[in-house]
Amino acid sequence: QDNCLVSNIKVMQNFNRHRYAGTWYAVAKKDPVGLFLLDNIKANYVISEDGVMTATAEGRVIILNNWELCAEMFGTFEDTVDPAKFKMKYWGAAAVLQQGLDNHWVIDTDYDNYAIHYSCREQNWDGTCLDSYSFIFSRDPNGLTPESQRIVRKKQDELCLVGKYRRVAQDGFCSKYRGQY
Ligand code: AZE
Repeated sequence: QDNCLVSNIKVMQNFNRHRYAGTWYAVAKKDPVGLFLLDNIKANYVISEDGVMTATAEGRVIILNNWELCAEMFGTFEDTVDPAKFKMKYWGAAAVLQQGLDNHWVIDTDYDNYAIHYSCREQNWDGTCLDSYSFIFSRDPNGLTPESQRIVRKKQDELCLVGKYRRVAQDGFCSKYRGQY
């Protein structure tokens, strides 16, 4: 990427929320500033009959310095003029979890294997991103195919985030927690 302006970031063309719906596992992520989901991150997107998108997400977090739990999160999406760009209002099932309003952009997806999510929370004076987070999602918790990995790598470059991602473990930590609270 030659300029890294947020306004120049290309998102998914003709984004189809119905095909995007269902379960996605995070296989890699780029963290924002502050508290964030650590690993075992799974998102489930639902489209209602009237086309409104909502989602639930879970992931391991450590809050209050050393309290480890699986965060159960909810998100509602507000449409914008671009079908791949949403505003996401999110909150936790428990009040100790985080809440906020973030951008939620779908950068690229083939709907069946991989998806690249991106959110810029704050921009610099020059229009580049100061604080962003991004998820690489896979339909398969065990990871992406080599072909999907190639596409993801190219998109990470376009997002100016090459080398900023970490692998996200999916070791079942949150499934053993289910229904405990
Ligand atoms: C996302 C998938 C769609 C639904 C939601 C998502 C984001 C969730 C967070 C959660 C942060 C929680 C923290 C808890 C202590 C994009 C994964 C809601 C950003 C930090």
